[in-house]
Amino acid sequence: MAYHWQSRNKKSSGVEDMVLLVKIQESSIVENLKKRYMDDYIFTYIGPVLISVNPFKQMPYFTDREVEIYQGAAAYENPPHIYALSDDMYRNMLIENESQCVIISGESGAGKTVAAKFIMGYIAKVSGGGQDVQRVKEVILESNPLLEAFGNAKTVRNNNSSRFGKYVEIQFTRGGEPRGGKINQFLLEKSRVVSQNEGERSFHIFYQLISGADDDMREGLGVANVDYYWYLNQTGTYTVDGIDDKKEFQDTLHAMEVMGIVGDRQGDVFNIVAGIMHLGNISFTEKGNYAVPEDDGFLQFPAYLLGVEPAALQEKLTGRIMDSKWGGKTESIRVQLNVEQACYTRDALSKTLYSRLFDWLVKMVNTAMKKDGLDINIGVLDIYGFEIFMKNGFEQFCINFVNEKLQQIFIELTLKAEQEEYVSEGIKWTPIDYFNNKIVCELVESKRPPGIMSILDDICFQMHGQSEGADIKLVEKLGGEPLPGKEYYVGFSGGFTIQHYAGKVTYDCNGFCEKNRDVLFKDCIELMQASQNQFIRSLFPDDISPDKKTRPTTAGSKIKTQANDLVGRLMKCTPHYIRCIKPNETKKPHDWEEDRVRHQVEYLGLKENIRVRRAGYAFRREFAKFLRRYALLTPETYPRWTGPVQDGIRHLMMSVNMEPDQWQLGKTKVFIKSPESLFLLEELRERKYDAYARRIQKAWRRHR
Ligand code: AOV
Ligand code: MG
Repeated sequence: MAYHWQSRNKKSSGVEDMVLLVKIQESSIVENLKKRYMDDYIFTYIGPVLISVNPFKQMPYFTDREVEIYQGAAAYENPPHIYALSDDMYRNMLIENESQCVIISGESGAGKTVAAKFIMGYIAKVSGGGQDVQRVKEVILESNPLLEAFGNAKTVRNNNSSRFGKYVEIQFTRGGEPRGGKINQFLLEKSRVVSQNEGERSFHIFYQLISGADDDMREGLGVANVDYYWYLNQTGTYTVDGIDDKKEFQDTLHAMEVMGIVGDRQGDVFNIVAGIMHLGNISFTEKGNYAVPEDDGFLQFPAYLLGVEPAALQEKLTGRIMDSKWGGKTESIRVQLNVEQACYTRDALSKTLYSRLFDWLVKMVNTAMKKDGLDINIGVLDIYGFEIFMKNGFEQFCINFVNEKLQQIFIELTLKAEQEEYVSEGIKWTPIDYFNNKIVCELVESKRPPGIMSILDDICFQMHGQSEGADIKLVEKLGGEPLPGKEYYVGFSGGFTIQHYAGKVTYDCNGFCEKNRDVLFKDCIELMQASQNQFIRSLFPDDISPDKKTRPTTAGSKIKTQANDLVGRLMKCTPHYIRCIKPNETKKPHDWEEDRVRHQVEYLGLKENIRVRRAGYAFRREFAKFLRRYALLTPETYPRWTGPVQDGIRHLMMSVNMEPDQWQLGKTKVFIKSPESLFLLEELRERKYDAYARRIQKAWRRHR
């Protein structure tokens, strides 16, 4: 099929804005998306919301030409595109002087990260600026390969799956030049460092280092074949379709340079990456009930890389100093660990090293693009998508909870707010029913009555760090509690099922308490604080003095706080939405799995979205602003209408013969039903204003 990408009223496929669908039912939505997808149109609108279906192939319409076409153009001039949405955000920010954000949602592998990159790329292209600005842009764009190397991995769902969430804010001057930025990072799935599910890999960086390191590096870091490392060989998956680890290693190195991570600092980073790989190879065996290294030789290399003595490493991995109270006196005694505990300690150290390294990288990116005193920004949210695996653990529980929160924002802002506005404006319309997932959020995060996370925290504290039996106790306790939203919860021995907005997920509670507590024992912190390596010491600024008695933060409460902070941040901006859809599980182009798409269309609430949009009104504007814009359509209103503003609008609508069912006056705003009616007004206005038409179109975008 040929592309007529340039202008409107050329060949198209299906309906571009599904507000205009003849029948609003799920099957018509799916049908329309399919038709467009098969004709290689991956973008479709529902009013201002952009639907994007993953094409699993490079589409030809992301060139400079498209950047040109979409700049300052009105939505109806061109086919739906992520550039149109990006442009809208950018202009909106400039014209209204308000921060904007785009919430990209969709399940794992649906195309969120790719979408986020298109947006950043577009904004970098259209915003001007001198050398300083170019530098900021480079940092923003290069943060992607850097953080993906360390934060993405192959999962069953996605070959390049984000295992962390990020909210990237690009900060602008009033003139629209990007001058700074900030990345907020959400809980990295660090358990992946020590184990992965069948068919999955650890973070890309490990494989990149192994296949890309030069001879010096190989020797210095003890880089062997990938299957030599226990942390990497458990699944037998080493390569990924479409990923060239060797080449990407070069990209990672380049990105590090852009962030100012060069020379020794770069060496420090890979020291840790390799150190972790080698740590994993320390295995233990039982000797009189206690763990001892199976082979002392395996202590040498990790100890060397981490800047500690092999004996010290062994001591800290196989024993723990416990404080015990005896008649008012505190005594420290060394407790020997069994094999299981020693492995746990080794893994905890590896995970902590990795996640602190990741935090440091994010900090470096932030330092590289830091700029104070800028108050308008465009925020791009790209998190890990909703996911269901054969076996779902604490990580999935957290990831799916964050997705549940995002769905909640969408509901609050598009479905609920829109309906509430009709009510407050006194506009006549029929309410639309929709499923509000607030109750499922409550089930997870409520404090009173306690939801799952609160109960999990309680169990973790009651057990005083003892992990045996804690998970079983958790399941028991959950079963006996009057959980909020209990109808979305089913418990069984060993776990529970939650009916999420996007489907039922069964969680295996094994490891929940341990992962929630997320402790690295004091001993290991001490060990790292005593490292010869200054960089490693700097990653462990922890205060471990014995009299510190604060209740430690759990992983669950951390993600809860982060998710709610994020909601607060997003609510301060003018929101835009991209709903990504994954058309198949095969990751192949033109493969359409009808049932999967239908399911997503259902849970994303697209039907309700269209209904609310349509039963309602496509366009709304405050009286005065509206009249000002269209004043020149009649001589009585131009240059100034002297009577009450509502009368002016009525006069205007009558003189252009606007159908009475096409518009209503609310209490403060004019509501216009269909986009066509608005186009009519715009065209009339344009005709009057021919000479300035181009400029006006640009400004028009803010009305959407
Ligand atoms: P995700 O971010 O939504 O999943 P990605 O953005 O990583 O998903 O997309 C998954 C893969 O699909 C990419 O690596 C590309 O191969 C392909 N893809 C997605 N969008 C496009 C596009 N517009 N054009 C071409 N290929 C595309 V996760 O991070 O797993 O939730 O945690
Ligand atoms: Mg992603």
